[in-house]
Amino acid sequence: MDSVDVEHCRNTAVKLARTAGEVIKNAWSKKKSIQTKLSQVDLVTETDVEVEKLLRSGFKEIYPDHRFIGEESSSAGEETQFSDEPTWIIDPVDGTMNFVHSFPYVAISIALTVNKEVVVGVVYNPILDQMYTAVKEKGAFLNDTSIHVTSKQELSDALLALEVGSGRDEKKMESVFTNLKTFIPICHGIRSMGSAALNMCHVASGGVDAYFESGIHCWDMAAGDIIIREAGGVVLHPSGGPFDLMARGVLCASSQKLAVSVSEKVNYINYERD
Ligand code: LIP
Repeated sequence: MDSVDVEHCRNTAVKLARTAGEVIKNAWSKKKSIQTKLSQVDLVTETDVEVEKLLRSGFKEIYPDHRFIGEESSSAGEETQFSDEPTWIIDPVDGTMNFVHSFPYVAISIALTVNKEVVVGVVYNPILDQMYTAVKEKGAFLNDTSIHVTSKQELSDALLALEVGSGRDEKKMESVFTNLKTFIPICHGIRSMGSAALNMCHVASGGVDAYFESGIHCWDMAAGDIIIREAGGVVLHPSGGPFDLMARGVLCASSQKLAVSVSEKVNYINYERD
């Protein structure tokens, strides 16, 4: 990590996220060209592809030696190669379903890993102009304001976020319904933003107290991981074990006690690793 200037990387990511945000805003009210991926509700638009290309070439120009993992390149068949080398992990439009419906919760999610640890995270919602950033050991911010998780410890007064996700198979549906049945009666309320990155940023900034989802990918949760940890929160695997970027699931919360309470009750699915 000695050779990586993390502040410079954060500034570059913020700049590129703003440029990418303009592409999303320009496409916002126009007719979108939509294709499906692994299911009828797993969508990709030409904007997802355009933004990923823009980010990829932008980072390549400035950091030619850095590696790259992107949602749309992976969907197009590129193998995920996660190594100790500096690696940009990117979701060009997190919340593609929201984008398609012009529901204003979409984000560009950008993370930099070094030695497999996330050291920079940037999540930008261009529609609401909300820029979440974090650099290792430097805190987490929403625009220029420092953010912190809540101090919630108890499930009984916690607001939880969860997602239905982009699969509709029986196992997934059963898991979602089981979780709704388990958590609705014992917490304050349930929310679903349609974007893993933004759910995580809302835990970091205190809007919700915990969030879990299984079936998502490293690009959905990499930036959120450091933003929550730098905001004082806890990021685990839904089993309650250590967070693993490639393990397709996340459970994050404002406190260790709350994270453990959720992990003891949550129903999650183990998906094939990224
Ligand atoms: C989405 C996630 C969301 C999840 C969806 C999907 P995308 O990412 O952020 O939390 O429930 O299944 O994976 O596909 O919009 O980048």
